[in-house]
Order: sequence, then C-alpha cells, then structure tokens
Amino acid sequence: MTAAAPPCATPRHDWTRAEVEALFDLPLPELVFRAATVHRAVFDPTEIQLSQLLSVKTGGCAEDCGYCSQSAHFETGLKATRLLDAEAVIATAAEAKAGGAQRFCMGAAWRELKDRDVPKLAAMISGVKALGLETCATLGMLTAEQARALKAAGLDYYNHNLDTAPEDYARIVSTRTYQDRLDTLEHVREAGMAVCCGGIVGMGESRSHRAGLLQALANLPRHPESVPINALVPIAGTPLAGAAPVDALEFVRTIAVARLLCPQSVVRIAAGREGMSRETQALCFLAGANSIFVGGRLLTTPLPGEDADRALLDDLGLKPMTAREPAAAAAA
Ligand code: SAM
Ligand code: DTB
Ligand code: SF4
Repeated sequence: MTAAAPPCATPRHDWTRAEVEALFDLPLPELVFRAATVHRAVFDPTEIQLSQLLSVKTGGCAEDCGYCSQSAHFETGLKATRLLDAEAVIATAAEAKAGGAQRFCMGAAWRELKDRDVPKLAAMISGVKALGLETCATLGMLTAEQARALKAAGLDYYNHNLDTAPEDYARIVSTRTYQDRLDTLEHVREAGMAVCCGGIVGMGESRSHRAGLLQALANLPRHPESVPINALVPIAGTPLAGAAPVDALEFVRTIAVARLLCPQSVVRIAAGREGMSRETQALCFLAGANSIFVGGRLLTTPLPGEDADRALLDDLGLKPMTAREPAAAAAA
C-alpha cells in the first residue's frame, strides 16, 4: 500500500503533495473505502445537503477565467444583465425553499464587489435569510470591510474557489493571482463567515494539479466548511471549450481525496452533474460527497432538474441533511 496513513477524521493542515498524490494512486476500492469510513465517522452518510444558485448579475465580467461563460474577454453569446432587484431575488429564493433547497447562493459576475452595490446585496441577503434559508454569496474579491458588511447583513457562507493548483493558476486566469484569492478568503474568515471553496476538474490539468488544489484547500488555516468540486462545463468561445473531459472515475477519486483531506467539510458535486450518469453520482456519494446543487440551473448552465434529482435521491435512499455541518457548527 502506498499511502501509509489510516483513515483519520481529525483535520490536518500539513499535507505534502506526495502524500496527496499517494492517496490518488490508491486502488479505487481502497480509496473509496477509506473515504467512506471517514465520511460515516463524521456525517450520516444517507444525508445530502441541498444548495440552490441564482445568478444575480450575469455576464460582462472583467476577469478572464478560461472556463467561464461570463467573462467579457470571450465571445460566448451570453447576454449581460444588471444586478437584479432584491425583491426578485427574494421571490426566487422562496421558490427554491419550497422546492427543498436548504441554502441559497447568490452569484455575481464581478471581479470584485463595489461599495455602491453593498446596500442592495445586504437587502437581498437579509431577505433570503428571513425566509429561513442559509445564505451564501459569490461576488468576486472582497475587502475586509465589505466582508464584515455582508456578515452583518446575515451572510452565512462566502464562495471563492481556488480552482486549481497554485502552479497551474496562471494557465487558467491572468487577471488575478492565487494570492488575491487567498486574501479574500482571509477577509471572509476574519469577518466570521463560513467558507465555501473548491475547484474545477477537467481543465486539462494533471493529476498532480488536482492533488495540488486539494492540498492547498486542506492546508488553509481552517478547512473550508464546504468544498465544491466542479466538473468543467465546457463553454463554446472560452479557451477551455475543447479541454478533454476527465474520466468519471478520476472525478470520483478527486471527491474521495477531498473527503479524506477535509473530513469535517461538506463535499459537493458542484458543476457538471448534468453530464454525469446516476451511477457516477452514486459512486461520488459512496466516496464521501454529501452535497449537490439543486434546481433548474447553476449560474448560466443547466442542472438535471428537480424531478431527476428527486428520483435519484429516492432511488439511492438518500435524504436532505438535517444536522448542522460539523465544521460550521464549530465556527458558530
Ligand atoms: N465571479 C465570482 C468568482 O469568480 O468568484 C463568482 C462566480 S464564479 C462563476 C464561481 C465559480 O464557478 C468559479 O470560481 C468556478 O470555480 C466555477 N465555474 C465557473 N464556470 C464554470 C464552468 N464552466 N464549469 C465549471 N465550473 C465553473
Ligand atoms: C461552485 O463551486 N460552483 C458554482 C458555485 N460554486 C458558485 C458555480 C458553477 C458555475 C457553472 C457554470 C455556470 O453555470 O455558469
Ligand atoms: Fe468573472 Fe467569476 Fe466568471 Fe471569473 S469565474 S470570469 S471572476 S464570473
């Protein structure tokens, strides 16, 4: 056996690249067994956390993230919109709650949040929270002061992904640095919010890059409470439109290693579920995934939809998560 460490549910922050790569290299049944063991030591493995997204400001983004439909740098055919009114967002959140969502995440195609938009965002966040939903937002870079303002408005989670390994980042994005991302994550932490941070698989990265992404997440001062693992949704017109899709079993391995490295975190099958078989998703749940995005859309791309997801969860005997995430409860 290559990786010597037995499955352990105690968070570590000193992972080496070699250790993480050794986990990826385990025979799949051994890797999945270890991940499932850690999963059930911390969570009820029959429970799935359900989040729903809404794009509150679409397109026209100043960043050049090579995977994104919303960058102004690429011709993707997406129509840019203005920031939605708080009432419209709150009405959509109420529908999401009625459909079974537990957390509502508001996404904006911004490089960074502008101070002038904070009052409108604060109204959205407090209105969504008043519905009894957990709140999440992903609005680009934040200053420490902006993070405090969002927290004061009732924001529970902030999503800000690292996307790939540090050494692979410049291949994907040129308009910001890895350190910019880490700085915003620090501001979110300092403001007392929970962190949602993950990455994308299938951008033409190597297995070592995938290991490097998960190593970077696990070696943060505190593990993100939510770890979204996205499978690239290829977008025509972007530089990564033609990236070779990652094999489904490699996606499962990535989920399993995320579970082992961040044992107390919710690990989400994020983008890409639409192109994934039910069997692959089932294997991901076995390997420690315990969250999905529900509803009809992610931000600009489709999801399997309410009927398909209800059938999937029913057929697998899975139910919505009732417990508070252990990492989030510890942060409260
Ligand atoms: N503009 C903000 C930002 O970048 O932080 C928030 C929105 S951005 C769309 C949120 C995340 O979605 C990105 O960090 C990336 O990980 C993921 N994402 C975007 N486009 C994707 C795609 N085509 N396939 C998979 N994941 C994608
Ligand atoms: C995350 O990691 N994935 C979500 C959410 N956090 C913001 C976004 C996925 C976007 C997929 C492409 C789209 O719909 O535009
Ligand atoms: Fe802009 Fe976010 Fe898309 Fe990058 S991922 S182009 S920051 S919306």
